[in-house]
Amino acid sequence: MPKATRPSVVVTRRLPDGIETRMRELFDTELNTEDTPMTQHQLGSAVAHAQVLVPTVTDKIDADIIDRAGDGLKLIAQFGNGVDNIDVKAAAARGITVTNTPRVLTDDTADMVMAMMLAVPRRLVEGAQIMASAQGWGGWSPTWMMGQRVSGKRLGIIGMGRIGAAVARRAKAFGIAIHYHNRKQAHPDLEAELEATYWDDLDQMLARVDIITVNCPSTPATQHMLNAERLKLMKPHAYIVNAARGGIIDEDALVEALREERIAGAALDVFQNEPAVGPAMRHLADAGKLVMLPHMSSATVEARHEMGERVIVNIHTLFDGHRPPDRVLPKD
Ligand code: 8YV
Repeated sequence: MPKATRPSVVVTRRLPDGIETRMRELFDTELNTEDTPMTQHQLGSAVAHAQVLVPTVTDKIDADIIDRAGDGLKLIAQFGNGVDNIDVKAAAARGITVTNTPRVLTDDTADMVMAMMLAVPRRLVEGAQIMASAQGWGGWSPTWMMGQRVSGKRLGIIGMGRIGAAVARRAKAFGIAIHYHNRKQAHPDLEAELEATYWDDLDQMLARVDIITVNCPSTPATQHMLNAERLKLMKPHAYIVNAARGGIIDEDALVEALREERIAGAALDVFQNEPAVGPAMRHLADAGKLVMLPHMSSATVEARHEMGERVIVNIHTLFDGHRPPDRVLPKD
């Protein structure tokens, strides 16, 4: 872009070097070289002077921040798929476009969901911890470290979007039967490919499957969707995997269900109050009932680069006078 028309861009966190360099070449870009999340005050000053803000999941772009936006702010180009950290409605009301980075992290996220799905019943983390401990491995025994077989089990996918379908394809290859709950029934072709069973009633599905994976977006409607009552419906040998957003599961209710052995285990990559994790959760992790990961399901070099490329394309397209390909519209 010619210098005079280069949009001013503020990036809130460190992005891969190649992406940051390209953004400096193309736009009038301010980088965050510290990689510490910006304060609300800093975000407020950024939106007051920039034309584009590039936030991530760790930035709360609420109505207050949108209120502080200058007339120049045209685009909030999220580096990420989920936009639950952004008040999209407030942005739309101010004529500010919001975009995200879909598709490029689908496979990496689904791979990690599979890893988490195997880690709990096959006691992967427990085994690795024993090998790394000072005490070490005492030797093989026929009845030691027995877990549960995953093939032949029923998987209940909450949210059959791109990531849900990618998880289903992988799970099917592991000999797992696919069940799903979604606001809308999937296309018949996808259902046929996955040999999937649709449940319009989440409660009914919860009571019948062996593994639950949460793959829906975080919205007011999905907040604490898996609450105490719903967790009580699950089978005692069942377990939960969540790589979507922490708030979709009531964490206190999950801790209770795990403690009381009303469900067998859980694997979480996301948490209600990230990065904070309470002592009860750490205790359950110590006891081998919970596998916790630090929101890393899409963290591959390839995904982070491709996410950055999506951000660049979205900025470019908007400032070329077109509709950006990854525009996110407010939901009512
Ligand atoms: C990202 C995610 O790493 O894209 C998402 O919605 O949850 C993560 O996998 C993160 O959000 C980047 O902003």
